[in-house]
Amino acid sequence: MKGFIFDLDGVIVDTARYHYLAWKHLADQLGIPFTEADNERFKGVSRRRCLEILLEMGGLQVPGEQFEAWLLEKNEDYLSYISKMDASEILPEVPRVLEFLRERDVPMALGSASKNARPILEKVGLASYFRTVVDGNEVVKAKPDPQVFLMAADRLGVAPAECVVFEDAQAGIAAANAAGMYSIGIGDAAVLGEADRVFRDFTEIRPGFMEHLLQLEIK
Ligand code: G16
Ligand code: MG
Repeated sequence: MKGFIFDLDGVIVDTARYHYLAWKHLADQLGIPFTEADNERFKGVSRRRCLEILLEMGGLQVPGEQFEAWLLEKNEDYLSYISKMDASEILPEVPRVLEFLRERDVPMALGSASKNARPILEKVGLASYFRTVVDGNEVVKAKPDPQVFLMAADRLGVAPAECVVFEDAQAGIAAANAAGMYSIGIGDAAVLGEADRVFRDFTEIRPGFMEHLLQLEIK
């Protein structure tokens, strides 16, 4: 494996929690029941698509202007959470894995559905690790479409079959598999069963496994 691609929310930082709180806030206002289990469907999914799903859950149909206003409201709520972020919110042992790869000159990319990916990376001080960032401002086809990861591989100059993807979302694992990449699920194996390997978090990813990935010829 020659290129490593990381999702952002739920992999590098726990912003999945902030997305949940912001959607929950809106759902409460609209009288739509919304639980953390419902939020699984929102992970890795674009902001616009999340609101469509929420309104479908509540059986609501609204004019375009209202839809745009709620999108804005959710994002402002989310931005208020991320404005307070710092390096303490990097998930455990992520820096160790990034450092392991940097020491070996392995190119890394960020592949996120979020339009807020760059400011979050800057805030937590990890931007310099990534040769390229592909985010929700550029991607037209959302995960589970492989576009985000194929763009990242292309910019790294690495063939898709020689790329590893770290993902916390079902849609993201599906996207990585559709791209022909080696998929590593971070989270619950019951949710991420389609991944090539699943780890609860980066503390379970030992240097021996990282060495193994680097030696793996092709998925
Ligand atoms: C993330 C989250 C999704 C979120 C999406 C868009 O994707 O997992 O829940 O809806 O970004 O975020 P924003 O509203 O900031 O543009 P990823 O791919 O980083 O996990
Ligand atoms: Mg994610």
